[in-house]
Amino acid sequence: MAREATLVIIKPDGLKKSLTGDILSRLSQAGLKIIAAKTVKVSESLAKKHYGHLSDRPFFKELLRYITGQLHGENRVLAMVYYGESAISQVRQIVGATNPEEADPVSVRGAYGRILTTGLFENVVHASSSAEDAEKEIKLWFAPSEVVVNLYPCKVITLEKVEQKVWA
Ligand code: DAT
Ligand code: MG
Repeated sequence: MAREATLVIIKPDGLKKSLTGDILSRLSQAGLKIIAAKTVKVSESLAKKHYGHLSDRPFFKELLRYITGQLHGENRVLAMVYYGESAISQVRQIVGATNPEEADPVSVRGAYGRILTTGLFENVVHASSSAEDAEKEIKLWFAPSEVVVNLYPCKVITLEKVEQKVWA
């Protein structure tokens, strides 16, 4: 298996419960490299693009409220790209199954996830589930300049009159 990249997001519940250190140390067991990382205020538009494939599911609205932080008063997630041998399956193994009740009890979701009374799985972390999803998700969350490995083909464009916030 070649080296591959996968998107990992510590969701608002993971941050609110101060689980970052524990999750990162569990992920470090996989021997992968972190090649991008940032905190993100998740907009409605980013949330809809990220979870677009689930738009017809009954829990979709609640899922958007979850990832945008409205369920936890925590409009912030930690987004990272992990890179290495079988990164996608290794990370999914550490993270555990989607349903926290079915997840291996020693996985992140098994240990810390829960099912809300609304039925939504509050499962602490996101991890890409295929190479195709990983590429789509990494391109959605990160610009090429934010990733220290050249993962996918890029092009150079010249922008005119772009407004950008800089330090005053
Ligand atoms: P995963 O995050 O394991 O890739 P997914 O992409 O199918 O799972 O779904 C995205 C999120 O939506 C998931 O992390 C939690 C929520 N979810 C998925 N299936 C659900 C279900 N049947 N009931 C409640 N929440 C669900
Ligand atoms: Mg998924």
